[in-house]
Amino acid sequence: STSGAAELVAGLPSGFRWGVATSAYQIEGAVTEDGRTPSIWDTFCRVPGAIDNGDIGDVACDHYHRMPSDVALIEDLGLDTYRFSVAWPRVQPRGKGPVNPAGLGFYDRLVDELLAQGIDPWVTLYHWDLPQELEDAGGWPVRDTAYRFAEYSMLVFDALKDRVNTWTTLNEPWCSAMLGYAYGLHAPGRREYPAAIAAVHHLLLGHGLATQQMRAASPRKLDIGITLNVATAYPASDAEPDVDAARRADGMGRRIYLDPLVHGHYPADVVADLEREGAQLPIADGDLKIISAPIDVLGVNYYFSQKFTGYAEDGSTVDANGVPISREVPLGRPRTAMDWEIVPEGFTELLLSIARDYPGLPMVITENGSAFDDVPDHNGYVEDTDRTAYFTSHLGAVADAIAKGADIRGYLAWSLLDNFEWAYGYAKRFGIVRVDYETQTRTPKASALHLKDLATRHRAG
Ligand code: PNW
Repeated sequence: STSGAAELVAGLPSGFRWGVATSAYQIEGAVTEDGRTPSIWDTFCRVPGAIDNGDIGDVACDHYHRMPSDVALIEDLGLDTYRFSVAWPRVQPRGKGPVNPAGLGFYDRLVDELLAQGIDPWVTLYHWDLPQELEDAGGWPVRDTAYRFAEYSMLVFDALKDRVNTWTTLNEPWCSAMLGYAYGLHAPGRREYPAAIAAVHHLLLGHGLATQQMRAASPRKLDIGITLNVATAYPASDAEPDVDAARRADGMGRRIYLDPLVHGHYPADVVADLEREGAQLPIADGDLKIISAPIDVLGVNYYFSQKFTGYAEDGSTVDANGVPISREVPLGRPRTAMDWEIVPEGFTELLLSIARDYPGLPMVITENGSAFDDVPDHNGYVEDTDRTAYFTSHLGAVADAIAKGADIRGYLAWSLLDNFEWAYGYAKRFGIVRVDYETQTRTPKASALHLKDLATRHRAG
């Protein structure tokens, strides 16, 4: 409602950013153009059964060829910030060695186009598309990959630092490490738990090395940070095994990243849990100093929260190996098309928990959004009241956290466009703009117009 919208924007600080996010592999297509080499996602998409419907990112939203009109779309929607990622295999095709000017040129033109439209470019250096050659050399479980990442980051940084003020090293290292190396659901599709834990550390090390080097080479005060996917982990009851299961979930999802980044050490309880599972963080002397290099902003990606129990179906509290049970149980909420439960107050609690545990660290919401089974009319327009309600309730949750003291500087919706939703392919649609994949026609959905209204009202004060 109009009064609801007025009340909502009144709860957000002046200068609050409104924007949208995307990532390279999910929208660009053009996978063999201008010297780009395969990433681990090009390879993984060709593994039979890895991706729903056998979908692949070869064309995606054809953004590589439609960039100027996609930027115009952001401007039309009245949004001031665009978060995109740079494809490492375009910029440095072998994962090491010299820059590929043709690949870098795309991002150079994108930044200029955004600035010409009055949109602030936010660069994410790594949104999961590792050059295949580096995976062949061992990937993120191998220490050298952290150094390769820092070297690649500086190629991008030196080219764009004159025009880009906001830099994110990694998007969601939990997904890279756990979905990629432990659960095999994302590229490179490995199921090796100790290797995944090594990947956690080397991702953080790569972040720290890149942060230090970018800081040292900054021409002026820039915002440098990292983006994490985080959630509130609720215990199923007050019983000790349930409380402990929630503690472990929070440890592996939130504190294992934020404690070393902010406090300079891994959480002792998580290290002990890992040891019991036969895994260990391969920490070398000096690593934690590098990982805790100061950051200016934390990117928060939020989609859902979860409830955990420490009891197996049969009532036992440990598995055959003596490892404590941790099992997700439903909160009993409505779900999105991803089957993710809709828990806006878990978002408020999460933001307040970060403000409490890591005081002084400003946050931006770098992703929040939802997939639903969109039904377009004959013009391709989607009246997505479900997605609009999701945005409204979650923006309300952000306003609640701000009212209770959290320092949150902006909100970026995931995503500008329907796109390649990783293991789910094109079937799951997160866009505020519909994409017809036959014609590549873009049609803003009702939720896009709603966000435009909120951003416009807020800016008008
Ligand atoms: C994020 N999980 O991925 C990514 O940053 C986006 O690229 C993606 O499209 C978006 O969220 C929607 O999925 C996630 O299993 C993937 O918890 C999986 C999870 C969380 C985030």
